[in-house]
Amino acid sequence: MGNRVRVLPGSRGKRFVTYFAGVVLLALCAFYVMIGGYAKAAPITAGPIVDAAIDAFAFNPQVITVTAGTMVRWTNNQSGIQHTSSSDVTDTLSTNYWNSPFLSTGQSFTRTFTTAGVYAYHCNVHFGMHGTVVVLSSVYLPMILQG
Ligand SMILES: [Cu+2]
Repeated sequence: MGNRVRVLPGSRGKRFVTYFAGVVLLALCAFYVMIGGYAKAAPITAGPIVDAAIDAFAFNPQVITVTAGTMVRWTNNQSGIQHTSSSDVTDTLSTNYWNSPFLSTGQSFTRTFTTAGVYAYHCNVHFGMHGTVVVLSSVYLPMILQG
């Protein structure tokens, strides 16, 4: 393109071409970010699964961040030791309450987090085991991606 359209430096023509190219580039970027943002956000509300491991008397990752609608699946990978995933909220009537059964080696427990918030939890067997699920509202994701 640069070889065919020869315009003197600083001429109105070149400035216009530069300006026009800039506008088109900006528009394309905005469009790409918009489409990309929504395309990435859409499947998250459809309920993906995010894995959290239990091993060596710890939740891994200890802080897991997901978007609303995500199902978190804890799997006990520790040989010969039972664990639970149990909310720090003890009120069984609370929507923030959960309590897995004792998970033997290889067993999993899943819970879907539909509401944004910070959910602390622990293992009912081992007092030192703590974890946190951070749930971000999926509504904000496209905004974050668009900057
Ligand atoms: Cu445990």
